[in-house]
Amino acid sequence: PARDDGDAVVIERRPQKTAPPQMYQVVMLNDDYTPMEFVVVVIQEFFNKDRETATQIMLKIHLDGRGVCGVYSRDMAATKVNQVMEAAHQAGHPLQCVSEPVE
Ligand code: TYC
Repeated sequence: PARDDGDAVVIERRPQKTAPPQMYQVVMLNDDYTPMEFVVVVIQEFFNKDRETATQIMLKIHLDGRGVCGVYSRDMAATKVNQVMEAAHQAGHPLQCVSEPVE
C-alpha cells in the first residue's frame, strides 16, 4: 500500500506468492485377513463416511488392492493413519494404511 501526494489512496496488490498447501490422501491397503466389516466400520468412524460409501470404498480396496479414504492436510492425514493403525493393532488385524501427497 502507498499514498501518493494527492488525496487519492493507491492500493497496490502484491503478487500472490504462497501456493495452496500440499494435500495428502490417506490410502488403505488390502490384505487377506482383516474382516470386511472391520474395514467398513473403520472407514465410517475415522473418515466420516456413511455405511453405503464406506462399503463401496472397502470393496474397491478389496478388488484393486488400495483405495483413497480421504484427503487432508499433512498433519490431519498423519493423524488419520495413526488412528487406523492403532485401531487395527488393538483388534489384532494387519490392516495397513499410508498417506501420500496428492498428484
Ligand atoms: N480382503 C479382506 C477380506 O477378504 C477385506 C479387506 C478389505 C481387507 C479392505 C483390508 O483394506 C482392506 N476379508
